[in-house]
Amino acid sequence: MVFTLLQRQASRGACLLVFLSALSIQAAAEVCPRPRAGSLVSNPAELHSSNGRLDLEFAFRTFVGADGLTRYCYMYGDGVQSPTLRVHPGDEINLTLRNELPAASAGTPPHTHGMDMQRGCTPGAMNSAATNLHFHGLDLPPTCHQDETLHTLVEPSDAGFEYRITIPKDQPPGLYWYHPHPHGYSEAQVLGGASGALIVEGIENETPDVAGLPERVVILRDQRVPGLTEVDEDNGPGKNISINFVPVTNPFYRPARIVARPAERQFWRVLNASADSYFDVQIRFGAIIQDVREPQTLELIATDGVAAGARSQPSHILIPPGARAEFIMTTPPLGTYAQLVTLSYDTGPDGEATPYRVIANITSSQDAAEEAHMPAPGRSLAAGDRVAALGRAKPIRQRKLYFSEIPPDPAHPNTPPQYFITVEGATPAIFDMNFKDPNITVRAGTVEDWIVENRAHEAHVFHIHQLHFQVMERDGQNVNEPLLRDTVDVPYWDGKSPNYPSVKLRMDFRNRNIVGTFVYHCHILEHEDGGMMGTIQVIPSASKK
Ligand SMILES: [Cu+2]
Repeated sequence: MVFTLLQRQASRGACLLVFLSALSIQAAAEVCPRPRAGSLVSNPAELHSSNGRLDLEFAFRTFVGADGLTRYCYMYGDGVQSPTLRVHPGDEINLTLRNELPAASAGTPPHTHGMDMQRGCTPGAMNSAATNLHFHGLDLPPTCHQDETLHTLVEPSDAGFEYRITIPKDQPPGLYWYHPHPHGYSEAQVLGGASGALIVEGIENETPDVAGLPERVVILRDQRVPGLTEVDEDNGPGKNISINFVPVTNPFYRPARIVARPAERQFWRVLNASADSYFDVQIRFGAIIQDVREPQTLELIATDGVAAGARSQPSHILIPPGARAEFIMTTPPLGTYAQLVTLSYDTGPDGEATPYRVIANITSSQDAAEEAHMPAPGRSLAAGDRVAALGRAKPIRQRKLYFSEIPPDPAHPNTPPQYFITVEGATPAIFDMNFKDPNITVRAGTVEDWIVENRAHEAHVFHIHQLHFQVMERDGQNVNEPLLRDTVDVPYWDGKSPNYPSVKLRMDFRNRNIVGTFVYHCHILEHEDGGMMGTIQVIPSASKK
């Protein structure tokens, strides 16, 4: 089988795609192909908008690998898997999603809704063959054919389903992503690898420090450990992980390979596209390969697509599932060993094991292939203005929400717990697709403060669609982070402390284009599928624009 590799030009022209080379691979008929452990990490293939448009078609496919695990992928053309979509503010994306999964076996009536436009916009029976797309982090209206996941279900068909979105002109430039969001089946599809990056260009205008730097797009994913049950994963190795699809797997955890020019500042754009796994990333140096343990300082540029309001220099960055971190790192000088690692993260007694692992060995070489470079800055924009503005905005009210779980019945220890996210005062209930009233109603144009508590013995991750928030407090202590996020970790409750772990979030509903009903949920997708999701309706502002 012959397929085409796409790669970005080092100098970014207006081109859409660049034909690089053709390779022949031996393993014919493998759908959603994956590199071997220990492979070289390269940037994902890319598709660029041109003249304000990006038109593309994805085939959504599945495959059961030799390890018995189910893969899912978005295939573009004959051989490009989950490319990074690169667009500018104001650009239109016209994405046709063709669901090529085998139709669900039993009990699924054919999906006929009359008008072709409405296909997929009214929910049919939920089943494992249905899918949809969520554009995580983008400020898009929650309407069908844009960024709507409650009612949009794309069934297997030849015709395909059209997503037509316009990147808002004021969308912060940075790293976003796309992934499926069919309630009940999101975890399986994302574990299988269905995800990709979406970059809104122009971050060098807000943070000129990144202009001209070599750029690396890093997508971290997770997958089940073959042969292990969920319970065994929780108590043992957790999930396997991968970097740009290069697997790092139990029990040997052979690291992937990154080769870079020596002592070079690089701009890394890291997406945690895991279904369930936390990454606490760190870069370490060492004089000998057996002792690579000296943490390096990272310059944090942006979280969840938004440039930071103030620069920080952490030695590691926690990236919960769904979140992104963009930072400047320095590659090792010649003769120094270096590793990209993930530190262990304590998800609590009921959480999944998240051990320390080396993700990749980083080797310096004068002969390393040169990465594509970030462009020079254009018009200069002050980074952080939008962070400061939200911090100063006056919240019109405060709400409290909390994560909680009902553990499995001891008589049936292998049944999953029940997962809830509840507005204080309401009765905990798992998410119901046929809900009548939203859990929360807010008015566009306003700002609210939400306290999100974790009353469970495992860590959870709060995410809301269509907007960002600012973390004002953790555990009642002012942090006033100079960052915006769309996804935030909420640590577990130890069962003893008088107060539950909490975050206080300044929720930004000022965008008057974001009206309608959408969701907030735990971004550990096992929990979201299990019911840890609620609905919010944003009603139009009383005043005219
Ligand atoms: Cu959770």
